[in-house]
Amino acid sequence: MMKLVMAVISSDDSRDVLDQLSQNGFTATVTNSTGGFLRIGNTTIFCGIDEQDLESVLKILRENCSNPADSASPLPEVETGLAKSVSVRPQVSGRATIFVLDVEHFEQV
Ligand code: 2BA
Repeated sequence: MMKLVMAVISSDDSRDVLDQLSQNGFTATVTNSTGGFLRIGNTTIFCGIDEQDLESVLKILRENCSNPADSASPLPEVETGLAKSVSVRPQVSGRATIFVLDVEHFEQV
């Protein structure tokens, strides 16, 4: 059975993920996307694969998607009229949000 892996990842990680997918012989489609909650840009990758390759693709995603909190530089403090407020970076729970779907039909004409 063919699978479609759809992964919403940080745009910062997309180059590494795509490099690794390509080097391992996987074809992928990438689109710019925007999270519906934070309205911040992210990247969505679509990758159609044989079921037997699923673990390999998941491994690439797990190993190449860094936690945004690890690499984020601190946001600048903002001076307001009353006090100095420290911006709080939103907590992002995951490094990649991955959906795996069964593909009923695949055809290239
Ligand atoms: P966003 O929708 O912008 O969500 C960014 C982060 O905000 C989420 O991180 C989560 O920590 C938080 N968040 C999202 N919705 C929330 C809510 N209703 N209340 C409180 N906090 C909320 P992640 O869960 O790691 O998701 C990262 C991105 O992955 C999301 O960006 C969205 O683009 C995508 N995503 C996550 N779950 C999804 C799903 N079930 N369906 C489609 N896309 C999903």
